[in-house]
Amino acid sequence: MAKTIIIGAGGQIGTELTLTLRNTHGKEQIIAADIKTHAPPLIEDGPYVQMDILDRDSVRNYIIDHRVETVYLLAALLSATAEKNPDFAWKLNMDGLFTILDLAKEGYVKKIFWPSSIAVFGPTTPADQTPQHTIMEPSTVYGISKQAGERWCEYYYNKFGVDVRSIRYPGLISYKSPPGGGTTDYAVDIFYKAKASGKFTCFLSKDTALPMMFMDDAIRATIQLMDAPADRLRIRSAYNLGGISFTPEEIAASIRKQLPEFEITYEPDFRQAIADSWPNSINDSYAVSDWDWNLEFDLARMTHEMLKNIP
Ligand code: NAD
Ligand code: AKB
Repeated sequence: MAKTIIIGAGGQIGTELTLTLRNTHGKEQIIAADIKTHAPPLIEDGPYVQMDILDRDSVRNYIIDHRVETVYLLAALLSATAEKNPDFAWKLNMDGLFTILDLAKEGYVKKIFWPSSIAVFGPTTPADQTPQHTIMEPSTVYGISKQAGERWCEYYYNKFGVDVRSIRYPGLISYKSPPGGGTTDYAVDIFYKAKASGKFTCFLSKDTALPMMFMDDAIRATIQLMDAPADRLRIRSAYNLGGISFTPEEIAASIRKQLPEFEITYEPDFRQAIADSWPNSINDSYAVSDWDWNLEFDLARMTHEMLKNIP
């Protein structure tokens, strides 16, 4: 039976995606792969392979030998980490994508999921209810790599019929696996600090609105898009996905409804400029009409889930 591999399975999204796919398709069908030597505890009960996505030959041999037909390619450097190492970020975020797109062009891989981000937008993009098709002049190396990746995905679809699907994820909020170096990471850390000490210092200013989403919704969206009939999909670059838009001040107020003593202070750093270049909110009407997307977690429900599950 054809297999699925998740490359970058040890990260914030990969951990929960692996768990969910194994629950539906069976453990043996879903191979977790990451550059880490050992699988993280949550996913160590199924097949795991240490893999460097930059080792093109090994990745190709593994996928061909194991008859892997569906690839979720999640390995990347995120926005804040990428700014500290732009050359490597460009290499990691682009080279791995070409390895997988080429395997699909050659007919080995049948379906690809490769995530994009709200980082494809930039300071000249309309910031409120950002439409699917709009000005895109990203100012971070991460955003440039995601925008270029989107263009290549669409190109491989148009030229070679490669079935590649993508979402421009907003900032993702989860408690099962920590975030990996993004600008939106504050919105996860705030819950851990609220529970541990009742105090949090935010690296963004209090009125910085960003689109965010609870991980359960993001995983559901990913699987919904992957299961959608190909002839319904009008977008082969990446779909906008809206989520919940809030500022640090608003998420702090939401936490205070359950932890009234919670205090927040603000010390913006280099990530402020990145956040300022991204939209406040996103219009996801294409996802709604093409694959019936609907959001389940608003700010209150997400706050409740996070505080309930963080010790
Ligand atoms: P993460 O940093 O938590 O996880 C990335 C994983 O990739 C890590 O486990 C890391 O060990 C692995 N990895 C790094 N280099 C590798 C290599 N050379 N070979 C194999 N594995 C390697 O990231 P994430 O938050 O899970 O994001 C996954 C994808 O989703 C990325 O493409 C990211 O840009 C995108 N995305 C994430 C968010 C978010 O808020 N988490 C938002 C938008 C887009
Ligand atoms: C980041 O902040 O870099 C990510 C993203 C929105 O792509 N969370």
